[in-house]
Amino acid sequence: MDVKVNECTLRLVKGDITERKVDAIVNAANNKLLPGGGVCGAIHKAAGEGLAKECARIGFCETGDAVITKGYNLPAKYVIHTVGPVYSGSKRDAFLLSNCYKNSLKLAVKNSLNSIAFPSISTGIFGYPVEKASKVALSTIVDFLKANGKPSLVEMVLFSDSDFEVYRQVLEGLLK
Ligand code: AR6
Repeated sequence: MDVKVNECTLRLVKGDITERKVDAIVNAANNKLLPGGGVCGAIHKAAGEGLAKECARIGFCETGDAVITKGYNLPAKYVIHTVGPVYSGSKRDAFLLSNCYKNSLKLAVKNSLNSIAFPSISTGIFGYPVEKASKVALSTIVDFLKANGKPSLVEMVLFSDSDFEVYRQVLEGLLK
């Protein structure tokens, strides 16, 4: 599903983010930037050990912040690592999750990247309910594209049919 926001394309895709041929894919990382499970484990496995070595050199990323590395064996040229909040039920969750999307998009623009693909940050191991997280994710992306007019392609890559459906409904509601 594609929608246009300020000349940019926002695309919802059902699939595996490690296969996306974009300038950067985003990793739902941990503070120590260690190869973990979930999408992070899949990205490290597909990228090869060069990625873990570069992450170890960087060493740390604050929750809500983002850092960039090369993509190694991935089809994507770069990986932007961002650390989502562990869901707590407090107001700060949405603030931190929104910062993940905003700071990743800022880093993409700063590095002149035209296309970026996000997974559904924090909604796996970190326990953020997808119904709530999808609203934060999509409204942050739409606001960023309205304000900046780039990057020209932003993908949200959803791993399950049910997540795709939740994001699709939220996006339709946002654009009404
Ligand atoms: N492509 C796209 N999405 C995926 C893929 C994939 N290949 N694999 C899983 N997902 P999670 P978090 C979806 O748990 O909640 C790691 O150990 C998954 O279905 O990967 O932010 C890190 O190192 C879910 O919808 O990330 C951290 O310690 C979404 O990606 C911690 O887990 C996010 O699930 C981060 O937890």
